Amino acid sequence: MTIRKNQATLTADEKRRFVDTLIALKRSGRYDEFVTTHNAFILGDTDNGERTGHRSPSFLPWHRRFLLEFERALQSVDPTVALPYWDWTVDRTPRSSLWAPDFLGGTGRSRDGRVMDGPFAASTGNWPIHVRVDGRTYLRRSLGGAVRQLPTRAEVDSVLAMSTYDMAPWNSASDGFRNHLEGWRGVNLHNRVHVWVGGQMGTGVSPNDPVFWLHHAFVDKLWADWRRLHPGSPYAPAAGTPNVVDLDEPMKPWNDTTPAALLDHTAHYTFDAA
Ligand SMILES: [Cu+2]
Repeated sequence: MTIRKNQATLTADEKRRFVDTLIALKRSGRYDEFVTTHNAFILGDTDNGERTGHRSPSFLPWHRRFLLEFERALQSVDPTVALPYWDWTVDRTPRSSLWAPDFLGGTGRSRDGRVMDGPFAASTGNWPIHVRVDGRTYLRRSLGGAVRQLPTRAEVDSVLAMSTYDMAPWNSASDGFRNHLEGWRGVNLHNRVHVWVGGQMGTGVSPNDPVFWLHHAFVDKLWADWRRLHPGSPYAPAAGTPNVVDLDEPMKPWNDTTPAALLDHTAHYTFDAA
């Protein structure tokens, strides 16, 4: 059984295996297929048209399935690897062990944002940025550069307290848990973390930075935490909503799963802590 652990608790050996597996997927070309898929949905999801991966109720089940596919790809290389999660309410500075050279490496240099240390620095030759929105082929970050503060635990708790999953118009203007967690409205949780990291993480090709997976694994855990806090609150909408993935509708690009089938994560993995 896959157990997703807080990244801060990983052993040196677990970090090394995770990093090595990422680099193996990168070398095989499979990693970049995930970046391409994510960018296609970012570009295609619109507030008044079809929307599946983002700015819509299926933001959470879509990313759950996307992470599951990625985790299965990692496990095809090393079956002991699971996706760790980054609790950015606790590990909230560039001095966190997350950004150390033995794990993800640190922030970018001021001149061009280029990450200079760690396994994903361009100088290693192991992490070319192929799927990109401009000419730059090196991993970039500016930790805390564009927005000063990561969300606090109190801000997370204020969003977890929202008992309605999502609301019409089912987009970036919605009230409710999903849009507040996604961040288009209110205190801004998920979107703000992308901006705080900066570099590719602030763009549609955000999975170019391996921290994408740790960020989304924590967003996914917050959805699980919310479900436990509100056992009577259903996924919405239930049916008949144009351009939006209803509870029992198949979800692109897989077309073989629905939000309903993804509500219970425990069929696939558990977390190290409640
Ligand atoms: Cu995201």
